[in-house]
Amino acid sequence: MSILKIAIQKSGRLSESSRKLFEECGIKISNGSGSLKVIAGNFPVEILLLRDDDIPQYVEQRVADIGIVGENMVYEKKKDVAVLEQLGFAGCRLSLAIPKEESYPGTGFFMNKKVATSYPVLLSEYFASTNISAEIEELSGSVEIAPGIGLADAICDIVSSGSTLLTNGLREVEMVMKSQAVIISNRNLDPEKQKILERLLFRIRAVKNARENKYILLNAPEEAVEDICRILPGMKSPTILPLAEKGWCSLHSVVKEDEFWDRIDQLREAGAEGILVIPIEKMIL
Ligand code: PRT
Ligand code: ZN
Repeated sequence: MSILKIAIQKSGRLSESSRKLFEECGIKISNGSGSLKVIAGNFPVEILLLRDDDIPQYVEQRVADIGIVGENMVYEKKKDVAVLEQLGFAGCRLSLAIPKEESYPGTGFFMNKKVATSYPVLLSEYFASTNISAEIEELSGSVEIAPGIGLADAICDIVSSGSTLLTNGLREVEMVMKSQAVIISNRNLDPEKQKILERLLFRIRAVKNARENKYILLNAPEEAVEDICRILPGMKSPTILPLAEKGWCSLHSVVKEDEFWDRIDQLREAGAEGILVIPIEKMIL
C-alpha cells in the first residue's frame, strides 16, 4: 500500500502548528523519541522531521512527497515544486530595515549600500525589479546585529511583531514579500499518492474553513429578518426558525472571522438580540 511522505520542520516556528494541523485533521502523530521519521497511526502518511531550509529540496527530489514550509523559504530556494495551499499560520514578512536614526528618502537609499540578509535570492530579485544596485552580504543568522557591528548599512530579514528590529535600533522601510506556511508538493506524484494527498487536502481545507469562520445564532423580530439576511449571507442562506414567542424568530448562519465585529455592529443596528457566536470544528463546503 502507498504511503505519502510528508516533511515538516523538526523544531522551530512551524513545527507546533504543523503538528496541530494534522491532529485537527484526525491524523495522530506520536511525539517520537528524537527520531526523524514518524508513522501516523490511522492515515497512510509518514512524517519526516527536517530543518525547514532542506524541505523544498527534499520535496523536489522526492525524498518527501509533500512538505510544510514558509513561502519565503520556497521562493528563496527556487526548487521546482508545486505550491498547493496556504495554511494561514506563521504569517510574517521579509522586509528591509535601516538604522532608525537615518533618514529614508525611498528605495534610492539602498543604492551602492551593503545589505545583510539570509535571503540573497529574494533580495537580489527585489533590487533588480526596483533598479537598485546594492551589495548583498549573505549571513546565515543574527542578521539584525549586522549594522550595529559595522558589517552592513541595512538588513533584509523576516519580521513578525517588529520587536527584534526595535531592540536592535532598526526600522522597517520596505516590504519585499509577505509569507505564511504553505503545502508544497513534488510535481510527479503517482496516482495512489495523489489520491492520499487529495484526501489530506480535503481535511486540511475543512479545518482551515472552520478556523476562518464562526457559527452565529441570534434572535430577531420578524420584520427585521429581511435586513438581517442581507447582512448574514451564510453558506447558502441563513436558517430561520420560529421562536415560541410570537413575532420572533431565530436565525443561524456562518460569518467570516475577519468580518465578525463589523457584522455584529450591523446586526445589532438591524434589531438582532441574544447573539451567540460559536467556534466551528470542521466545515465542509
Ligand atoms: O532549525 P530550522 O532551520 O528548521 O529553523 P529556522 O530557525 O531556520 O527557522 P524558524 O523556525 O525561525 O522559522 C521558520 C519559518 O517561520 C520561517 O521561514 C518563516 O516562514 C516563519 N516565521 C514566522 C519566522 C518568523 N515568523 C520570525 N519572526 N521566521 C523567523 N522569524 C525571526 C526573524 O528571522 C527575526 O530574527 O524572528 C525575528 C523577528 O521576529 P519579531 O517578532 O521580533 O519581528
Ligand atoms: Zn532554517
